[in-house]
Amino acid sequence: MGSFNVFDWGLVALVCFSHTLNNFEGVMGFHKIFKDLQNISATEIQEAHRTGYHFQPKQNWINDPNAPMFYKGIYHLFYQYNPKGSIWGNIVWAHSVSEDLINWTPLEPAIEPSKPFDQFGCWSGSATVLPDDKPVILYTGITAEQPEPGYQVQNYAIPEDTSDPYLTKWIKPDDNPIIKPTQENASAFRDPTTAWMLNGQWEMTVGSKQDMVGVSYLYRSPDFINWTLVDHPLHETENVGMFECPDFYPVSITGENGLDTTVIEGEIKHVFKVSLDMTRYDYYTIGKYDIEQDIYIPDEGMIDSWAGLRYDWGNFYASKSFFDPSKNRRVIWGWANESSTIDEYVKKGWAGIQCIPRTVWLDPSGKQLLLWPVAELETLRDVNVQLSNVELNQGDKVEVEGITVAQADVDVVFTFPSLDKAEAYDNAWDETYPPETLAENICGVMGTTKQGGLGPFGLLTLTSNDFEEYTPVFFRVFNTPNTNRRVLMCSDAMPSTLNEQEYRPSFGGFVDLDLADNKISLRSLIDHSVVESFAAGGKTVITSRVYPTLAINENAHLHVFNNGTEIVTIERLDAWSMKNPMMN
Ligand code: DQQ
Repeated sequence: MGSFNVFDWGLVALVCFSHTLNNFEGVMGFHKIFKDLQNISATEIQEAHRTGYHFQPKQNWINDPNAPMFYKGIYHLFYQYNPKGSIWGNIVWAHSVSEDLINWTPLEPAIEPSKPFDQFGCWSGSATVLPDDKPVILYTGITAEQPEPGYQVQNYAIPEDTSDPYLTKWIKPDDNPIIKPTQENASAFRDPTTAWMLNGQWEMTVGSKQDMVGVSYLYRSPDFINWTLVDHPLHETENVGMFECPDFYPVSITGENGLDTTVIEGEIKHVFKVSLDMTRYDYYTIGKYDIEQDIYIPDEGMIDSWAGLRYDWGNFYASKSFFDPSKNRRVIWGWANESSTIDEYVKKGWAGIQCIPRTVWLDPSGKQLLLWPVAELETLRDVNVQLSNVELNQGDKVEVEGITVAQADVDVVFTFPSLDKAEAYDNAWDETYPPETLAENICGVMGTTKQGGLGPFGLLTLTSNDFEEYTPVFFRVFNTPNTNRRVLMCSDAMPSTLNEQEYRPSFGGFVDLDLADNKISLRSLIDHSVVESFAAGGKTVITSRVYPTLAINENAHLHVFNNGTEIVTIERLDAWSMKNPMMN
């Protein structure tokens, strides 16, 4: 066991951090077209930061997951893909299939620009499996480059052969487009959802905006081809801007099982998720689908704004869920963009991964969702090391050795004697920072190096030999009972690399826990350039993309640390090397 002080941890504390997402090209809205760069195909793919078990194609740019579904024993994942280069552009629907959501085989792209109704791009959409096992995809076609970012219509595509479980070939019928925008929203009208049934008609919703009001237009159809605009939206939210990739689905209030979108009544609530273009996070509320009025109403107390609940408080966007009837669960896919520069993407020949698919269900409180990596991920677990009952005093760090720590799954439970030493929450933070960036700002200001009372404690992932680089995932507990700002979780990319050109946000989120049992759990999926972390069984999730220059492969280390005055005990820790699945 080693001891450290702030200076052992390198120069990182001196580096200023930025929490403004939109000022960085790695995460800003990317519908901007770089005509020359989008067609540059790298001759050599840089492997250093490629992931081992996260979904990615062999090369080039990827973004949103599209139309995930389970069909005749096969999982399908389509995704936004540039076949010609490693920045956004030339967008087609790439297609991969799997029997377990972990091992993937690539097929030919399913939908490519070819007709007047999609000649400038095939953008995001969803699948609905109609009665008699007939899948239909709804997607956004770009029919003209103006008005920017393109004139947007909704199209449908159907499999050529429904007896083929791989759904290899897709047809885009000539009666497309099936929905055209109105004059006002032609360039902000996209990403149709999976449909549901109400009063014998199909319904689905399309993301849009009117000035700064996010709008989810509602459409109705008797036959899935002729759609009419309903006279009111399913939902709208003031002051948030464009709704991208809406998702609308039921969750059970009695169990962890998932439900098909056609379930609209009973012991259920509904979730409405949007990806907000202006902040690049996925937000959700839990509420009621009022089938009399045909609108969605968030439950009382839900925050329907940038300060609302997020699936993930880090790099996770444009997510899409699907109901998996084979395991009776709902699964969410989400895209984690690179946090780098466009020049860097072009140089390395690839950009973007999909996060590990997550099972989602309603927390027993009814006030939030829980997200957890699908159980199949555990089939990749290989060599295992364990720790139990290890006490960590202030300044201690324990190295976890014997596994491939740059490609690992780590699951740990921390306990502590009491909350008495928790540091005071500084109320000035509430005055200084807007609610939507409060957690990440506190993470950035306090970091791991500022000693606390109860915490900071947690993991130092992707650490270099002398701590010049490390990506800490940790908790700080504050003495502020009766608020939801007691337990702060951080995933801090600021010290993750010596390359100061990279975007290194100090992501943070609060964990809604009263800590009555003096215990908190953390699971981190570490995979070379991504660290996906799940606190308290999936109450708060944070994904960071990081680009170490030293802590690469066998030169990376993993530690458990405590930098608070209260003793923290590793009740148990399991860490596994993770095998490489078949990945496209
Ligand atoms: N990406 C797609 C759009 C969607 C956006 C284009 C979200 O359909 O709104 O690649 O990342």
